Amino acid sequence: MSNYVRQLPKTTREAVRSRDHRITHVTELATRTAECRPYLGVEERLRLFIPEKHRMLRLLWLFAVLDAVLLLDTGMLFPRESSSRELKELSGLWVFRADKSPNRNQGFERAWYKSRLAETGPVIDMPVPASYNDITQDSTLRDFIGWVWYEREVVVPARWITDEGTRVVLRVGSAHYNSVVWVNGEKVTEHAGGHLPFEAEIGSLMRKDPTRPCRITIAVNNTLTLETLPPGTIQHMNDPIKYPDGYFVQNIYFDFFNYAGIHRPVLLYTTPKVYVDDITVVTDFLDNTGFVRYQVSVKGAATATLKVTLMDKDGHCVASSNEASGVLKVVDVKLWWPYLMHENPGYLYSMEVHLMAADERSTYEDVYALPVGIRTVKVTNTQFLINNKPFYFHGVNKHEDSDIRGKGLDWPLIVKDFNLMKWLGANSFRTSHYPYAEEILQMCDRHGIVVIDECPGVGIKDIRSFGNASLAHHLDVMDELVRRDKNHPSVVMWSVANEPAAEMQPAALYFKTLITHTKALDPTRPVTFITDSNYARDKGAPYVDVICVNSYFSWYHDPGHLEVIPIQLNAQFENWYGKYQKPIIQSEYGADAVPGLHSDPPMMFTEEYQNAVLRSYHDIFDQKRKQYVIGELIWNFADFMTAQGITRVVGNKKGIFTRQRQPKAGAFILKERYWRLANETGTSPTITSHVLT
Ligand code: GCB
Repeated sequence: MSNYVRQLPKTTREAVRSRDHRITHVTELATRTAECRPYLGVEERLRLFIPEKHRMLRLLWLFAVLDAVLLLDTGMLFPRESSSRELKELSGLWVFRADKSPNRNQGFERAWYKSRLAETGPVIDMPVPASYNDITQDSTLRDFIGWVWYEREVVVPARWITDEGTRVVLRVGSAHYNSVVWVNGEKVTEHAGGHLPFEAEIGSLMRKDPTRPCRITIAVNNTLTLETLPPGTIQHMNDPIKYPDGYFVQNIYFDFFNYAGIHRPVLLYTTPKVYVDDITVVTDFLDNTGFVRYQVSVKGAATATLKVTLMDKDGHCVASSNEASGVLKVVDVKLWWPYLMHENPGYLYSMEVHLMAADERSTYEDVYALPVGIRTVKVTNTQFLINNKPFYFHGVNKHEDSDIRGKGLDWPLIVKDFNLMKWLGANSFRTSHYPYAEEILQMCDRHGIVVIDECPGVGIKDIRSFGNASLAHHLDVMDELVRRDKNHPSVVMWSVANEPAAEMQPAALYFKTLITHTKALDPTRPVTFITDSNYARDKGAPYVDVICVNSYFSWYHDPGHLEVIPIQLNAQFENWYGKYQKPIIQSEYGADAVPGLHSDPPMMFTEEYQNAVLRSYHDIFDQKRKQYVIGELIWNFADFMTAQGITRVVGNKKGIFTRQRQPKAGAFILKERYWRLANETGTSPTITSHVLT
């Protein structure tokens, strides 16, 4: 691979990041990137695929793809225990203090990280992972904007400290939004953005004073600006007649509560000094032979010996290699299939990477096992193909959201939601409107639930959020997202945004650059963003592979007038397809229903009205899915919390389940439909079970 190709997206990003650059410069770079793109477009790829006998071309494509995927410098493998890696979860109670000083900056001014937090002022117990907002009875903490401080003292096994050949890594699964991390008063890392992990090697620091317990301090700030993702603004209210001194509010342009805190597990894990830093796999198959093209990246030594073994579910070795990169051939391959598309969905192999290295002092051995699903994804003008078979998305949009814990990772909730999705006959969901926990994607891999993986590009409404600084951050977030999720077979498409102001003039360049960059990072998956713009004026749509459109006919438009749905929905589909000849997903539709509220004839906010909206949309979906509509995702799986406002009755009530996961009438309509669709569009002859195994 030439250096030029390797550096292309970075060049784009660096240029964009420099605030001196004008948009025109970005245009130039976007065009250049597009011309020299190191990946193949969907059409080109399809052309390569059609003559099945061209095995050589297929392998060449696999190589080209992997080169492109390897643009990122460091890995972010999910922390797993193995014979060479230990793990210590720090979930549980942490010490917590919100910085309620007028400028929210006292913690930094007085260096709260230098001593125990309890010595700086009053502290409370705070569970991790969880949002802090709904944990107490204090509305000022629920609605708090600014820095909050978390602290935990940890004792680690002595060997972690004494063995200089061991790396100790501190990893935060996610914290919303900006984070700074100290260990024993020394800053070890910082990170911008919720929903994605970050980590730091802290072994050397701990070794400075081996007798001390390790004090971890994490400051987290939920303030959103025009350049964060999602964007927001802070508004200072200076009218002394109306507001108290120093009063300010956070404005947001998205429809979910801006929950904050440490949302996913914090943990310490070890690796040897020489270790497997990253693994990338790209899969394909021909007839009954599977191909797993892989690349292992090693850190800590110039040379290492590797053994890569692919094991099937029964623990049998099906292919192996001693190279850092190559193609593993799997005879009689068991493909990864979506739920309800095959009697054995979610088949995963395990790719075990065994590393050995030595220096003058010691030998090192590292073992990492990556689950691998072998499948392909392609898009035509009218279809979404998984393993060359048409796939119809009958699924949901979700939120990471529940009572008390807010956006905190919660296993009972995760398993309950998967049970409900399977009960419903849902085969897919979109991670509206931010990346979900890796633990959730692992469940999707295992159960065959197909995922549209969305970044937190929600609420890009202000023209200033199309500027270079915003775009640079958006590119970084896509880097981090693709790096984290690239190996999940369940992830079949990237969504770079939800409902941006795509009719604004700068949207064209913005989305061209962003989508080109994402395709360069991962040429194996289609890329989209979710639109609610007018089909004729949407400036980002030309760059997507699949049109994903949200509409709320008879709700936000023509409220109460159910009779407009057929005509307006039909026109929506015809217009979009007529202009772009790309397959379409109805990525949101629905209506609020307050559980237990009834009226016949239906009125808005009743369960009957929600039912009527669903049924009316379904009639048109049934006509169009025979042509080019490739999916329908209900808004929303469950009720969820939002900011307070005159259109929200303690949150958004468009769930077909309540926030406590009890079904409304609409859930039964959807269940009946999804199982029927599964039997019509799936390939499995008997689909009866919804038990989570
Ligand atoms: C939308 C948004 C989603 C909202 C939903 C609604 O278009 O994408 O975030 O929650 O509508 O209910 O208004």
